[in-house]
Amino acid sequence: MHAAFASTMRLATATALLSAALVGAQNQMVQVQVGAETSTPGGIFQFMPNNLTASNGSVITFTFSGIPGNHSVTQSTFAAPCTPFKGGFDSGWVEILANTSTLPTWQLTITSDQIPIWFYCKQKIPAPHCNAGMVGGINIKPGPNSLAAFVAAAQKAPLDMHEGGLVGLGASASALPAIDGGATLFMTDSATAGPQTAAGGSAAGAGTGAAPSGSGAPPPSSAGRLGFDPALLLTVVVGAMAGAAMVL
Ligand SMILES: *[C@@H]1O[C@H](CO)[C@@H](O)[C@H](O)[C@H]1NC(C)=O
Ligand SMILES: *[C@@H]1O[C@H](CO)[C@@H](O)[C@H](O)[C@H]1NC(C)=O
Ligand SMILES: *[C@@H]1O[C@H](CO)[C@@H](O)[C@H](O)[C@H]1NC(C)=O
Ligand SMILES: *[C@@H]1O[C@H](CO)[C@@H](O)[C@H](O)[C@H]1NC(C)=O
Ligand SMILES: [Cu+2]
Repeated sequence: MHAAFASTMRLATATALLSAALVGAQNQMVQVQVGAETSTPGGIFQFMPNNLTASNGSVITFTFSGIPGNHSVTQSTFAAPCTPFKGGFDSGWVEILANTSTLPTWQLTITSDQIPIWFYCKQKIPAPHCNAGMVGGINIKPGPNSLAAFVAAAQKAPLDMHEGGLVGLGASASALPAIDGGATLFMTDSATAGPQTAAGGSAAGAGTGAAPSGSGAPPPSSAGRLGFDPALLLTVVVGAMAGAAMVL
């Protein structure tokens, strides 16, 4: 084989190996701010951004913001924007105190990117957050069930504060919010509405995975927070690059 040709082939092989590793490592790290300051454009009652796209295995990190604040990330349905359902995920209420040193975070891993996932904040104090537009969607499909239609429906939807679980439909958390640094977590009664399924998916879990407890629930250990491990991704990518280098 001609040397230049062989060299080109080796480069092509190495490139293919590296691309395969990168495609396999397509999981996104998505950041969403939950709540804001009164001075923030759009006000306190919002998720930023509120229109998300995330593939299977991607981790969405919600950061509870705006001090003081008291919000939740609760799964609902397009049909009932401000109502949790049994089988839906819920962070529980996360209260950010004025002296909170570390903003609380909660991680949600996408388990099915084929179904639209709708969520809201169930807080009613000082005004119903969901009705004020504190809602969002993940993997929304083109068509009538748009984010704008969801926001409009949420404005006049009854707001239900029951608790969902850690495991939701299309997305799941493996731990309660991390509330180190002065924030507190409130849990209440479980969602009572029957399990609902969305087109293309089935209820991933029934009942509540979240430990119901009063305020002062111990923060989960970070080791217990499963989902996506950045260290693993790094290992995979570095390993693939080492493999590519050997081929070259
Ligand atoms: C939300 O994102 C989807 C997918 O990227 C897009 O089609 C849609 O127009 C967006 N909607 C809004 C209200 O931003
Ligand atoms: C936070 O919200 C929950 C639910 O409304 C409520 O029980 C709790 O008292 C709130 N905390 C404060 C300080 O308002
Ligand atoms: C933070 O504020 C809360 C309520 O105002 C108080 O109970 C708590 O002791 C404070 N924590 C610190 C570390 O100052
Ligand atoms: C994501 O996972 C769901 C559930 O297993 C599956 O139905 C779907 O096809 C997956 N999406 C892709 C793009 O493979
Ligand atoms: Cu809120």
